[in-house]
Amino acid sequence: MRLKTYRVTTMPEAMVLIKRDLGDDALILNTKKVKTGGLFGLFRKDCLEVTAAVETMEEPAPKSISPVNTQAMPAEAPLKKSQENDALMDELQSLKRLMMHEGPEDRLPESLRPLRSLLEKQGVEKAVQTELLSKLLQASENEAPVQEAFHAELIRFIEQHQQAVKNESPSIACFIGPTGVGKTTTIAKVAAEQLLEYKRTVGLITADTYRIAAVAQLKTYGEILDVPVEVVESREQLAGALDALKACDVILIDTAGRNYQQAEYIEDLQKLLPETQHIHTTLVLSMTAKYEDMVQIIGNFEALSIDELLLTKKDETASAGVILNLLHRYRIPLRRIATGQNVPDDLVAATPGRIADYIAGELRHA
Ligand SMILES: Nc1nc2c(ncn2[C@@H]2O[C@H](COP(=O)(O)OP(=O)(O)OP(=O)(O)O)[C@@H](O)[C@H]2O)c(=O)[nH]1
Ligand SMILES: [Mg+2]
Repeated sequence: MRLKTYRVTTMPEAMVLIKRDLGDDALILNTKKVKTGGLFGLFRKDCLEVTAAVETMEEPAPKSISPVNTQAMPAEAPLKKSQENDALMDELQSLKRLMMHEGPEDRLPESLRPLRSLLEKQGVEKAVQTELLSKLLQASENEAPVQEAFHAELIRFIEQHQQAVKNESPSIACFIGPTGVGKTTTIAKVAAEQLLEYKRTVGLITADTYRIAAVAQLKTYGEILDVPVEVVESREQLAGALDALKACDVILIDTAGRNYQQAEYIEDLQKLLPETQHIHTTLVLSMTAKYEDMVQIIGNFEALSIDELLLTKKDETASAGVILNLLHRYRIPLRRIATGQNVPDDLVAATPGRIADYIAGELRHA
């Protein structure tokens, strides 16, 4: 038997390598989640460690050329497969089929097929689909209606993958992200929430001097909320502004939207943020963006510590699968989701129940 172990991000990725190295008859013996170290800040990446094996023909025992050797090395008895071994092989074969998504429609019970279609429609990755559906398969004895069991499984999955934000009320927080995702609007929402709900004093800083209207935009929110706004262009000026606002309970820093698919913009951010003081950093991404592009952006942030992800524009897309994909891939600390343009109302907590409803609400309430 030849054994090989792979570290991959998704199961399909492993299947390609296993097929290439061990051929079509390979069996998956073990799959476990492991964390890779060294990824930026709290965003530690989950990897899959997959061990696969393929049976090889036993080499015939070499013919002895000397009678002495024959006596010293008695011929090995042929390997006998016990019934136990056969049962184990059958089990491994079915596990392999499940993992490889071979003919899913044939094997998936009728009751689970609409769930697979729903997950597909929501843009949920294959590996996540398999994880969710295989749990439901195992629980097929369960009496609960399949929609309820699915909803419960979604909640369990989200709870398992959603990392808590380390500091829920940072005194200084910076918002970064691609162009037009809603950073400034979200800052206004958070500022209003801090002022009205938590009765904290708030100061705003904008480092977005890139767009002419950007300063005016934050200043307008500052006037409406009656909070001070500082404008900065450099790390030194930022230090000065933080000092000027030090009496505020909460300071929120806005930054210019940049194409963070290009790593050079991340260097600009590094040059702006203080070297010695950690500032709670929230990466803002729009749910209308492509998942692959989000992955590319998050990957580029390895060099900068990100404490939290905030997703916006939930109201502009019917598919929320990207949330499951991101949680599964990065165990990301996701605390809030923006659901519209209204300041301050359209900002909600990213609770497991709510996310599960985004994915499967239509099934339950049908
Ligand atoms: N539908 C919807 N629109 C939003 C949401 N959040 C922000 N917007 C809108 O998106 C547009 C851009 O918002 P901004 O807050 O200026 O975005 P930004 O990330 O600061 O943009 P730049 O600073 O230019 O990078 C505005 O029209 C907002 O009203 C949301 O959750 N849903
Ligand atoms: Mg802005």
